Amino acid sequence: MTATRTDAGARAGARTVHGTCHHDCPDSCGWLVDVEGEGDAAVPVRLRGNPAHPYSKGELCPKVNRFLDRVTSPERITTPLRRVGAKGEGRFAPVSWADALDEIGTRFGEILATDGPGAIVPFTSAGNQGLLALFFGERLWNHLGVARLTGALCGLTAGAGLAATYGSGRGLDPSEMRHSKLIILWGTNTRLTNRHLWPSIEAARADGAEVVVVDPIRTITADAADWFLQPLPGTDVAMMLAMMHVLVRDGLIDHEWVAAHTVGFDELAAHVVEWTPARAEAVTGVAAADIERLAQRYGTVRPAAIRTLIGPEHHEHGAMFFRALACLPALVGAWRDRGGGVARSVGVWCDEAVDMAAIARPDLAPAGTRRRELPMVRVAEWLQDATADGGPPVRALVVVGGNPVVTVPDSNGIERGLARDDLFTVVHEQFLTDTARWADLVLPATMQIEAVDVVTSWGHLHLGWNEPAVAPAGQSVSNSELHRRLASALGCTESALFDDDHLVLADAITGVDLERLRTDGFARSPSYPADGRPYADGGFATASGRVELASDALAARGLPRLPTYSPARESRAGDAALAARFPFALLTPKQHVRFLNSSYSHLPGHGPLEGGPYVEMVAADADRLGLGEGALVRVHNERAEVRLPVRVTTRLRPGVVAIPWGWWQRDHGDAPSANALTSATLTDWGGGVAYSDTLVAVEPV
Ligand SMILES: Nc1nc2c(c(=O)[nH]1)N[C@H]1C(S)=C(S)[C@@H](COP(=O)(O)OP(=O)(O)OC[C@H]3O[C@@H](n4cnc5c(=O)[nH]c(N)nc54)[C@H](O)[C@@H]3O)O[C@H]1N2
Ligand SMILES: Nc1nc2c(c(=O)[nH]1)N[C@H]1C(S)=C(S)[C@@H](COP(=O)(O)OP(=O)(O)OC[C@H]3O[C@@H](n4cnc5c(=O)[nH]c(N)nc54)[C@H](O)[C@@H]3O)O[C@H]1N2
Ligand code: SF4
Ligand SMILES: [Mo]
Repeated sequence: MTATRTDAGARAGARTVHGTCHHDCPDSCGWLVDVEGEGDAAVPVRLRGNPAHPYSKGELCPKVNRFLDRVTSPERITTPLRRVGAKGEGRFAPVSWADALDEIGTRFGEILATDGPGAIVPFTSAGNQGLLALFFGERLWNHLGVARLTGALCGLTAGAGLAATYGSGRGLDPSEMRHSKLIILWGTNTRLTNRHLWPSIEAARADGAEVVVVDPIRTITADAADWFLQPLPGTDVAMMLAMMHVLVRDGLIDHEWVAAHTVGFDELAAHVVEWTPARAEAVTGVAAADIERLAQRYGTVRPAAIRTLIGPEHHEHGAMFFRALACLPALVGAWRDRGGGVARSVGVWCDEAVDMAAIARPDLAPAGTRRRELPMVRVAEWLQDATADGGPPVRALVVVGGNPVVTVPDSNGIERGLARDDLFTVVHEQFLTDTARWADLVLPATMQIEAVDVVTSWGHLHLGWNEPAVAPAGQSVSNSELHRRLASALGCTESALFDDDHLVLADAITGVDLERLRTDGFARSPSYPADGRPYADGGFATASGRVELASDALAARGLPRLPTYSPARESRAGDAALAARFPFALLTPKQHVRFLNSSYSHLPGHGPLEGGPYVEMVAADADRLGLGEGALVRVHNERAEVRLPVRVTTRLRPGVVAIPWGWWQRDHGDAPSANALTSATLTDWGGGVAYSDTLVAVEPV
């Protein structure tokens, strides 16, 4: 069996190898790489979408259409590099792998002897969300018992919010919205961030579905919707409570379903009496009449789907957003219908085909030890030794697949931490990112077309095989090979740390036929119910087995029992004194079609075509400040100051400004990234971070 074939669409003389996009993107597209030459001489000549892929159907995106430019970029790192200048200066000299590994062995040995394993922190982010890329390294870290990051930049808060109501993150497969008649895209920018879902939405619409977008920004998705509602950031729960108010008041509750599958309805009904649409209008800025209409539509149109993804979790009450949202379909019995319910990540369904423990091997941890836990989103704090846990100062940091200087709040604090002379920083990367620039050692990472892996999707139900099409460039190694080399540098003898990639995948892929996955390039996880209705007959994973409209479990943790609106502390409603000094709410959205988080802005076919960083505000705000298009401003708060040109927009509400995000500091005169400004407040539960509860002032320079 082979994942290589001749393909009708291939270039003459080329063979075709199929793979799967590794980016942290819900679409996990299937691709085909046309290759000329054999073995080490093989070169990729073209990369295109795989027309046979059931979800992406042959299309990629403006980022990955140019993936081969990324692979062959002259800026790519292809040998290990050792720092020769001061920390952060970005001056490096090539070294051999042997020397780099020797140095790591010595430094880690010293740190383990003097400060213990808790002083070593691996920071693995989702730059490559392949199973081996993300989880194989955990074997080594478990074996050594080093510190472990808790929480996440993305996803855990949303999942934890849904789980508070349903018991797990299981929800509607978004492709099933093909069958819906009402589709509410609530805080997700589908056409930008999840573009291969859009055809299902268009197909439903051609059959009469109405598409509603709820977002504080009039995004390109809002532009394409039938109806757009624009709440102030972080206020949606008030709108949901008012919808519940209308549903109860107007007799639109599915009492039979509620009685059979929920707990706490009477309590919730009493709780929402005071949440009139007028009250919600005062909080959200959305007209009461619009909230009435949305509730009426939601209570009467069948099937009704709500699609949401990540954006709204980046608030102090981010988990509460998802917990409250999950109550809506239960009230109207939307789960009865094919195409009804809430669709968020389907990662849980996909992952049911995989034995994660077979990859990460938690059993390799030394008996009786507990790994030190540090919050992922608080890098700046623990790198600067402001840890509250009484553990040792962090002495070694290993960054794999992430660029925290650009992607995590308090960029300036992270850089102060990375500047510490007594910190040993190793970064495994493809490019000299703003983070890699601070490293003591940079180790070269492969690209997806150079290493085997399996990618599980969080936007559809297909696992994707990734066959290497060409040999690793230069001396680059995959994430799994990196950890095998680290294990050997550290003198480890546990054989599982050296397992071969194919062996690991064979052990871990339990729910689909591995050979079929490999030959076809994709396989559907079988766990999703065949009739498309995951909760038609209840079966929730909560303690009560029902939808918890009222939650004892949350109350026991000191969290609100019922869906509850509270303003963020850093918001105009939450802190009037702070808002008097910093009157604008700042959003830092994904907005550039050629970017994937911070992964493309530095490349010639991407960043320059998006212009450059700017801050958007509406004309009324710009006029009041005497600012014209292009005027240079200081955007600042207590954390930082960023200088940017103004772009006058009609996409925002007055009082809200936006800095589309993803740019590197290096490319903009070392101007701090947008995340120098953003709030590092933890989310209510789930361990995420409130990027989008940030107040700033804007002034002409
Ligand atoms: N082109 C492109 N695609 C991507 C990415 C990328 O960088 N570029 N990143 C990938 C990643 S890592 C992820 S997690 C996904 C994210 O996918 P999405 O969740 O769809 O995208 P976001 O832009 O994070 O957030 C969606 C929307 O939430 C809105 N939002 C913010 N606060 C609130 C709020 O309080 N209420 C409401 N109703 N809406 C709010 C934002 O304005 C934004 O338009 O996209 C993935 N796809
Ligand atoms: N202000 C603001 N901040 C945000 C967000 C926002 O909307 N606004 N979104 C947040 C979200 S949702 C997310 S998911 C995070 C993303 O934050 P990060 O996970 O840090 O994502 P990237 O910036 O894309 O960095 C991924 C890095 O991995 C590298 N890489 C790619 N493939 C491989 C590989 O196979 N091996 C190795 N070793 N490296 C590889 C890439 O070159 C890239 O530099 O950002 C978050 N930060
Ligand atoms: S980044 Fe997303 S949309 Fe683009 S090819 Fe990869 S999975 Fe598909
Ligand atoms: Mo993300």
